[in-house]
Amino acid sequence: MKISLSLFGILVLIMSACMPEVSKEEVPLRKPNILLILVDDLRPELNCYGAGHIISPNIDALANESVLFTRAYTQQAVCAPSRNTLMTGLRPDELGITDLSTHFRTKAPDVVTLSQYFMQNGYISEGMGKVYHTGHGNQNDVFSWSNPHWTPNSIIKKREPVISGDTTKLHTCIPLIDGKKIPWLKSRMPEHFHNDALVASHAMDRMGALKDTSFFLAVGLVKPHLPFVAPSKYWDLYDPSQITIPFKDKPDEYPSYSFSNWGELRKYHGIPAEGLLMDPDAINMIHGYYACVSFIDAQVGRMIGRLKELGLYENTIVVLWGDHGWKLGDYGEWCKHTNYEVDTRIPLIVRDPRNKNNEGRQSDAIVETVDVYPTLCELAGLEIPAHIQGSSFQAVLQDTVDWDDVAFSQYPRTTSIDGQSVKVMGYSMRTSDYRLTKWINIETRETLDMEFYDHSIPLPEMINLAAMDHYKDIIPMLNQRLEEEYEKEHGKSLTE
Ligand SMILES: [Ca+2]
Repeated sequence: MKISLSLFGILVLIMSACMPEVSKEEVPLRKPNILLILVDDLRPELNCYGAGHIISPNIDALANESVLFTRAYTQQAVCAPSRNTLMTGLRPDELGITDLSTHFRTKAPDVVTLSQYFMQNGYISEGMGKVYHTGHGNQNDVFSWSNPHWTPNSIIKKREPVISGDTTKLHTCIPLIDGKKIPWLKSRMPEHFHNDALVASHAMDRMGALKDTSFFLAVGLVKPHLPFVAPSKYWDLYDPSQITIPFKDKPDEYPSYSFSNWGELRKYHGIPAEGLLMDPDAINMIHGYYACVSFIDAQVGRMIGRLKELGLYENTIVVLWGDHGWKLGDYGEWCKHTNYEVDTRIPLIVRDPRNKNNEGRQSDAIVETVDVYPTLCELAGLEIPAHIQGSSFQAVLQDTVDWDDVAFSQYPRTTSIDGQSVKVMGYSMRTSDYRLTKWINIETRETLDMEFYDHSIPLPEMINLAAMDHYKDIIPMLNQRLEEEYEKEHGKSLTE
């Protein structure tokens, strides 16, 4: 027995001496996983964005290991068009959809979505929570996912209804008073009963189930979208006496239709049909929004924690993306739905674990939601599909590079001219120094109004400088660039 063991040992030694040595570098790495976290109505008001009053330790920790984009913009400051752009790589005018209810496949039946493209390239793609906009007659997209899209709705429906006085549906995140939604609530429902906690838990389960594959997980969190219902412990993080209400003034010389009437909020219980919010209500709104942000932050922390526990963090690209900004009392206004900086600017944080040079770097490169699709393709080593309108910002992630790009946003409105209802579209271009917004009659393509804001001065979007002599040279140049860029992207003239 002893002799045969030593003979076996010698044989093993000879065999291993004959085998080529495999260095660690030559072992093929599995394709990086993608964790795309979509946060609904999250404006870039986080500690890592310089908002020291916001408690966001988990997103801050992620940002410390990522590239944080200080000037990222949405294509249209509302849920469905913004998400359509992220997932299809097409701008709203190219898809021909600027509303909430039209499914993108009615306009682009065969478009290969971001998650679908990764699926075609060997990934398991799963979506959970709010990825596409559903509701208002819109549906999910079955072609985007390897397995059916998941929501916590069926779990919530099984709960016993909770009613207190005239308040109903207290077992959900959308409680009602007299049948109307409550705009904010310090919720006594356990944290793990809240939609986003359920979505994060599902994401964590799926990370474990998919850990031996390459996965693309799109996790959509619905807070801080209205109603601002968050567990009470997150409300307790903030002292309402320290909350200040922003200036209520509007820009000088703004077009009468450039703001919305924040109809989204006005449908809620206790909100006036016209006019400003009372200051105590404004404070509650801001307090509730902050509580929801900290609640979301905790869910992000749970998901990142699970990636680490599973040993997947160093092989997973994490993107945290907000669909658009939000007016939290800015200009005396609420909600999104405009072309202003406060609504078009989004949080965007990208962590590529292989890119150690840029940990904690902030980039002021101007990037857009439409750029995320091609960037993720490049990071995963996939060819960028031909239909994509955006540009990969992989170079910005790698290093500080010269980056001369602009961001486009748009928003439709209806106005009245000579008693006639007229549909207009505002096209807004953000350069590193300026914002130019051109309002066009959708039918005649005639320019009705221009807004011009200089971002090198304090409170830049408080004075429309379009008629100011000082800018008489720069504005026509920017207008020309706006029209040229539009034509290049869409293959048609903006004004004809
Ligand atoms: Ca949204």
